Amino acid sequence: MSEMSRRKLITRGLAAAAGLSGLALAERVADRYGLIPPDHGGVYGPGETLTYAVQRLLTRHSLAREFSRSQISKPPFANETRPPTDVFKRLQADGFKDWTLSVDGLVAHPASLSLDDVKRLPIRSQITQVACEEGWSYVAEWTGTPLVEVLNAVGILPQARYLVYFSIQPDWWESIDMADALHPQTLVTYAMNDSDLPVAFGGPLRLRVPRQLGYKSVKYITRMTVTDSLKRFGKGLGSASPEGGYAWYAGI
Ligand SMILES: Nc1nc2c(c(=O)[nH]1)N[C@H]1C(S)=C(S)[C@@H](COP(=O)(O)O)O[C@H]1N2
Ligand SMILES: [Mo]
Repeated sequence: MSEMSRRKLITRGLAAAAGLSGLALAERVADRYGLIPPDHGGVYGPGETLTYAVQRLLTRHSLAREFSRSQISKPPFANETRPPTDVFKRLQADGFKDWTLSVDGLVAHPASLSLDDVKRLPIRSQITQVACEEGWSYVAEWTGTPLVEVLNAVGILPQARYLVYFSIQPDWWESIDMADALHPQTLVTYAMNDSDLPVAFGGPLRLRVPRQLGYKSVKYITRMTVTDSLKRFGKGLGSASPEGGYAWYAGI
């Protein structure tokens, strides 16, 4: 189907939803084109669906704002408050040499990457903003490898629809769709403002998703899995956030 007729179809479906008629039709159309977020159920469901669908149609290829060096926040403010786990402290004591990031699921070659493996992939730096849903933000330079480089290395299968990623902190896990996973600004980061990524900011390894709110940028990532469905993870809402009342899709 051509891009124009696809757009027309979805717009029509969404217009019907906004007019509070034909909601079921709108959802059917949106689902067919991958425009339904996993946490769409319940009272806020239609709203979340509209936000996600409209964002995906209008900003699919857009870039998060990048800043100049003079705009880097001094000092940046880290939101992390809980102490890391004992397992984490043991890894830290060894300079994170045994830290691994496993990548599995719908990939041709599941892999377990060390920090050095990640650092051998193409490097990208960008100066972007971390914006917390609670209202504060800061600007920093992030350095790492585009997530797409990691995914190319393991080879994603055609059924891939989402990437789920997990922290060493068991209650922190998120997912993004392939549009964000393959986006050039989505980085697996290990450095910030010209030094190793500090633990408070998610070191040794943090996924930066600058097109979404801070909580999608999970610290201390240890595993990523590629999937065609989010139903099997947690309560099936896509990530820990909607389980705690926050939207799965947090585009900014
Ligand atoms: N593992 C883990 N990742 C996390 C968090 C956390 O507590 N643990 N907090 C999230 C939230 S709510 C925000 S706003 C940002 C804060 O990032 P910062 O500490 O760099 O400001 O990290 C996100 N990633
Ligand atoms: Mo946050």
